Amino acid sequence: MLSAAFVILSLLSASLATAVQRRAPDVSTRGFVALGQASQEATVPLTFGLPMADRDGLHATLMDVSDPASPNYGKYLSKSEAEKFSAPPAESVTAVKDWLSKNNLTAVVGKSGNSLRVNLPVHQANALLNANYTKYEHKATGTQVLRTLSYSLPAEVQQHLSYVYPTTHASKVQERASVPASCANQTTPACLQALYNIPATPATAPTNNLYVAGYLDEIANVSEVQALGTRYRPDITNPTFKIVSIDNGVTSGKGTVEASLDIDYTVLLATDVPVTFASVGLASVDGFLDLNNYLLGLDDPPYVLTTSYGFYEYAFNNDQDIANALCDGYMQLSVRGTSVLYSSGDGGVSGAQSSSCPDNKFVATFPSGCPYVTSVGGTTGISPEVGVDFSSGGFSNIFPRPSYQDSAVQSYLTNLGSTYSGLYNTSGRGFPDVAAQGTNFVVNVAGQLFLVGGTSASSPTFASIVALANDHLLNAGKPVLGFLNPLLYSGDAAAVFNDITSGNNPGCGTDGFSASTGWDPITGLGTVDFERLLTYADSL
Ligand SMILES: *[C@@H]1O[C@H](CO)[C@@H](O)[C@H](O)[C@H]1NC(C)=O
Ligand SMILES: *[C@@H]1O[C@H](CO)[C@@H](O)[C@H](O)[C@H]1NC(C)=O
Ligand SMILES: *[C@@H]1O[C@H](CO)[C@@H](O)[C@H](O)[C@H]1NC(C)=O
Ligand SMILES: *[C@@H]1O[C@H](CO)[C@@H](O)[C@H](O)[C@H]1NC(C)=O
Ligand SMILES: CC(=O)N[C@H]1CO[C@H](CO)[C@@H](O)[C@@H]1O
Repeated sequence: MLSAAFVILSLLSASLATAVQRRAPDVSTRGFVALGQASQEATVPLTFGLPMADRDGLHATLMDVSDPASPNYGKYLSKSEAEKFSAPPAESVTAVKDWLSKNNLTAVVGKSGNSLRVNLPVHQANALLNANYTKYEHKATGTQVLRTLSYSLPAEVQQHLSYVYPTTHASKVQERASVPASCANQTTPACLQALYNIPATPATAPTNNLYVAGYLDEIANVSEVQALGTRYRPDITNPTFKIVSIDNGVTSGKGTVEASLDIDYTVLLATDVPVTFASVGLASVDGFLDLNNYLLGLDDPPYVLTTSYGFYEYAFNNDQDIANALCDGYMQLSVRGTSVLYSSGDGGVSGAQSSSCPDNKFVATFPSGCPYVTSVGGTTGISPEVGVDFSSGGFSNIFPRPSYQDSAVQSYLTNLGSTYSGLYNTSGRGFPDVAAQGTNFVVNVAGQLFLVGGTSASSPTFASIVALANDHLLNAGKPVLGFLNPLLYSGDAAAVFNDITSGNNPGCGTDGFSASTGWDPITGLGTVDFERLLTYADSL
């Protein structure tokens, strides 16, 4: 059933003779079943990713402006400055446009300039890409997608395209909030303020902002946030937020669990920081790419972006170009001054959710494994605060360990010795980077109060700390925190953390990793104290 299938059309066969072929033999292992041939007139919205003119230059610039020891620290790039590195080379644009126009197609340039878009009926997409678009259904959710098990690109455009989507990659976005649990203990905004020294004083910098990403038709509802605020943050005058809709994302309705959690613990924690809920209508990688394109197209992208959704990294094993494209988008945002935060996942060492592990090996999550995001793990308890068992952490199989975390991660691995040898990738990017509380958050969902847990709670909490620190920095005429990792891992920042040294994250039939002094793959460097972060940021 999963053998390669080709539709060779005479018109294109000459160039296909030299084409490299791509196959994805394992769509079914990710919970998708083939429903049969797609209707020939159904639309495939194709995105052609274009390479950056100078990716190495962009990376070097990002490391320079994010290194507290550099004279260029905080000198983030404007849109046009960043695009000098990230815009595609002219010859790539020309080659791809020529190829498309030879096929009577005109593509629209995406907002970030790094992609071309064209909507094609299935029969035409099949001809163009030597593909066989088939209808697949995600078993658990019933979501239907069009994918092909193989496709080809003619030689003349191969090196000019970084990815083509959707083709062989199919994966389901994993939501991080776990089901409401009945529990005597509750995490409220006041608990987090006390625990992390987060001020209740309203932020005042008019240009400050914090974006909360929403996928999977999750709804954030203003009046519900206000009702929770009346009870738990009566000192906030008019808690509110804006909604932007991308790809026809939902903008009204009763609140749902994940979005309510994410919006409650930004609006009611980052007091008076302007918050925007970005509701993205496409619930797969395409939605993530589109949000990046949207944000990169803004003259002033957000200072903080928090996302509590993600993927199992192995879903990208055969489609690393797609993972790289998303990760490079986060590099582009970072160089403009955005702190990109992701929850690490809720399955301990088994990945996004508690689940079985392919080959019994530990499972990394994505985008947490991308070196340009700050991944936030979870903790529980107050005294002591410990790593919570569901907090995902580990090592990427796609992204190598970035230099900023080399020494911190190497120390952990040295202490770990041969334990779990072969179950994780010793050279991969280690995650999470930091942690925050992740259990029993009081949330208003559709008018009712629930206790909700997950690293989904941790990322908005940490995002609020960063946004409030940015407020102080903006008012002092200083640069915002931007890409956090080089700063957080620099030895000088050690004082900002509460080092979490107990807890472990079981999965894959093991006890998982254990928290320990310094960095560990369950709580990262630890939880962040706002006052100490501010003292450190002020000293830069
Ligand atoms: C395309 O895939 C469908 C299954 O979706 C299969 O029935 C059909 O034979 C394939 N077409 C070709 C030309 O291989
Ligand atoms: C493009 O359009 C021309 C003129 O209508 C036609 O002759 C040619 O076959 C078309 N090519 C493709 C690839 O559709
Ligand atoms: C918000 O939710 C309430 C119920 O909790 C509902 O009555 C109201 O219409 C919702 N608001 C919007 C804008 O959908
Ligand atoms: C381990 O990670 C590196 C990237 O750091 C990657 O090249 C390699 O393929 C990974 N090994 C496995 C077994 O996945
Ligand atoms: C203050 C409070 O209610 N503490 C409770 C938190 O939950 C633990 C475990 O369920 C109880 O033992 C505490 O009494």
